[in-house]
Amino acid sequence: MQAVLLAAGQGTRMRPLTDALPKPMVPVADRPLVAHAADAAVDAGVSELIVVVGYERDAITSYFGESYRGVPVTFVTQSEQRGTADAVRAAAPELDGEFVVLNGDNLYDEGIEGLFGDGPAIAAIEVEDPTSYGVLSTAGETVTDIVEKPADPPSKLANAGAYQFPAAAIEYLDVPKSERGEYELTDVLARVIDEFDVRAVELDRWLDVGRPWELLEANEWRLGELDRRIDGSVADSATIRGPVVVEEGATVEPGTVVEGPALIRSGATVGPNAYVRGRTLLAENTKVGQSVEIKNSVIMADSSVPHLSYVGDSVLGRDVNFGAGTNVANLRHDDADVRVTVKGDRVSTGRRKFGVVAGDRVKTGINTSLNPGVVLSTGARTKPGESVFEDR
Ligand code: TTP
Repeated sequence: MQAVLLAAGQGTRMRPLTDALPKPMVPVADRPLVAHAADAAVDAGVSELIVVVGYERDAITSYFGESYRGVPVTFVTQSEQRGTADAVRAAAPELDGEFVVLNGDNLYDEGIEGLFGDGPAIAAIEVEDPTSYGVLSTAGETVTDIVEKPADPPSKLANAGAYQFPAAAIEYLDVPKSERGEYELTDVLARVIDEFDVRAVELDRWLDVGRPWELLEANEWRLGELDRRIDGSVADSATIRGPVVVEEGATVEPGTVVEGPALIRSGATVGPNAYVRGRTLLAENTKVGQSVEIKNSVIMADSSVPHLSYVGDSVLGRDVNFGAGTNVANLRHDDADVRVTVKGDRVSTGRRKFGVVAGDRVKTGINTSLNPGVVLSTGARTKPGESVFEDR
């Protein structure tokens, strides 16, 4: 069976992190986000990966190359992001039978294997409030209907962005534009549900990674699955507790404490006397220096937090530098959930603790205070001693 990975999107809700990096390539533990979906397909034994690319396609094509874990990879380009059905339509010339479609920005648990079984299927997840999802109606394990974002949901089973289509569906991809002006796979699914027996494959855990704090959640999940492995250089006086991976070529200097789950990638340096608390990814060539505390954060490649800083519940892009004494506040004193501006709207992260998002090449002056939910755009600067309350 062939698998189509949808990876052409612009990732607008993830800006500024996606200003230059396509969302499928943001790091989730030891791989880019899209590799997690690709791995699910490869583990299930697919014969070919067809990756639909568009926005910043080269980063994705060079990551996969001609084959991925022994499975041939074909790239198709969707020149404009006109919707998920349009994306699969771009892949249609390559399809030659039943096929699976996976969102390149979703994480699935191992239950996804069931999707690759006999006959058409939709992955589903039970959610508390289904009103913002595609919602499935079922009779036993058979899907009988799907409705987008219903005010009065027929069930709590949401569409988890993974499908097995019959070969006939290749002919159904020419759907009309939806109300929001996109060509949507939901409309293709509706027809498949009408004409075929479609299985609901229920997952226990699933995550759609759209916004920066969902990138933190993705890392919390996948870092939590790592087994302890120390291949890098760790000073005798450093303490490594729990499931920590120190890759070959990474250095943990004297007096440092690292608590798992944490991943310290090749070329990273931590310490001396740093404190890395759980659920932290320090990507390639990052530097975390003297008396810096980092907790539950993603620090992307080539970034530095070199002296006397605290970074909690935050996402730092690539090549960021935090001046000495830069501190992130991650908790509001009124204890309300932290809010972040996404595409111009203030949105609750649903998290009591959330720090900041810093785009690539952000530089903060010494003693900068960053308040919860602040987003610093690509290349933004702060002055020494500034207290930053608003995005810039
Ligand atoms: P979305 O999450 O709807 O879009 P996006 O990833 O570009 O993010 P944003 O809304 O923040 O701009 O897309 C769901 C999946 O489908 C995702 O894996 C990207 C992919 N996709 C395409 O490949 N082509 C498209 O035209 C669209 C709309 C999405």
